[in-house]
Amino acid sequence: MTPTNIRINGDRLISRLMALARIGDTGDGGARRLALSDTDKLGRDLFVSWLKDVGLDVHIDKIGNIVGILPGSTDAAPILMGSHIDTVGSGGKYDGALGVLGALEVIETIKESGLKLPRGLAVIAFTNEEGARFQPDILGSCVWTGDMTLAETYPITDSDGKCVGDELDRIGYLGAAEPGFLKPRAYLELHIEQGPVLDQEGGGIGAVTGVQAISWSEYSIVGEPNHAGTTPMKYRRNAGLAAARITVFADDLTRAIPGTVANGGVIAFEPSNVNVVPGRVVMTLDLRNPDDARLADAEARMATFVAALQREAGVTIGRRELANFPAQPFDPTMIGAVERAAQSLGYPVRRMVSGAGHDAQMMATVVPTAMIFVPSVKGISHNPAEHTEPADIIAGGNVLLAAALELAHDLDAAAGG
Ligand code: HGY
Ligand code: MN
Ligand code: MN
Repeated sequence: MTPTNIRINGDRLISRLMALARIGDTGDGGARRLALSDTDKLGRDLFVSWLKDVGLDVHIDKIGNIVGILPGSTDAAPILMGSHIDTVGSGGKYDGALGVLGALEVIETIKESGLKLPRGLAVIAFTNEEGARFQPDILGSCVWTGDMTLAETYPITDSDGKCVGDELDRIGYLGAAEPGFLKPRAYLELHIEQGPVLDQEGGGIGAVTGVQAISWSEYSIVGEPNHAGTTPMKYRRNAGLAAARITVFADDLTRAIPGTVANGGVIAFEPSNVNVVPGRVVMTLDLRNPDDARLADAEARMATFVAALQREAGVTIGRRELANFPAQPFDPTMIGAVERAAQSLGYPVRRMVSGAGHDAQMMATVVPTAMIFVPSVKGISHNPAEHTEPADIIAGGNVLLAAALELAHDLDAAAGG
């Protein structure tokens, strides 16, 4: 029977979250630890030092994923928990960090309790979950699960032409372990919701049923730089106007196709001068929908629009796919374990789909997986103002602990044995 009186050390978890947030501190409450940057290295170093303090077996794999393992009393497949510690450019304190440090806290709590579990427990910090510097996102879990190869990922470059392989080596995290070397029974990820639902509908725990489909594109639009005063409108080949029309069309799609969300997160003009018609624009487009067919419909409509826009605007538009992941449901028994864990602790719990992408969406392709959400105040995330109340952080950590305990005692589980 799973002991129900064990609880995490909430103060320790929160103080580690704050310590990690001080790395890459942006001075406005947020943090900037872009994947494989110097601040990401410092965050990694701090996390590895905590893994060693707790006495775990530490492994770095060939894509820089960091794994800490607490062996179990049998050789049954372990329970893996984790997330990421890289951030977007103007990130908050909790996105990803809560899942990694929550997992470490669960493992340390179990170790301190002296409880010997039949299954081991492991924590993983995946490389480049955000995709802010190197695309696609969830790169470390794509390699871990075999969805991408090292040969595909090492050459990926950032906007300065620096590549993944060189940057991994530069920061000292080009590890020796094979990605996916650990074959877990299950994967659990604790994460902030990053949206307003829990915060505005009574709080509590989210038992995440899956992740919506995601499509990231980069458009390179080439027109003709020209004088903004002398060039008659009908002679202009305005790459900037074409970019604006793509952005507006994407926004129209969110009303035309239910469930669609769209974002133009990057737009770079060349030249970028008040009195020059932009000759070249590089922009990104993030389209998402919980339904694969609807996302495909949005992508198809955008492709038709872009083809017509080239002719109308007299520009050429090249498209590069940056990321494309189908909607990913989570394992029903795992979702049930999250619900049971929350209910055993007296927390309200509700099922919900994740609007954000997560490493869990890749892990779900190879092992029974589920996520635990805790509220984001005002639904804000990818923003220095990102905040989750301490009580909710601790609640999430205890739900992760209770779910991990149930799974670690479940030796009859078919998956993983
Ligand atoms: O973009 C996302 O949904 C995630 O935060 N990487
Ligand atoms: Mn995240
Ligand atoms: Mn994120």
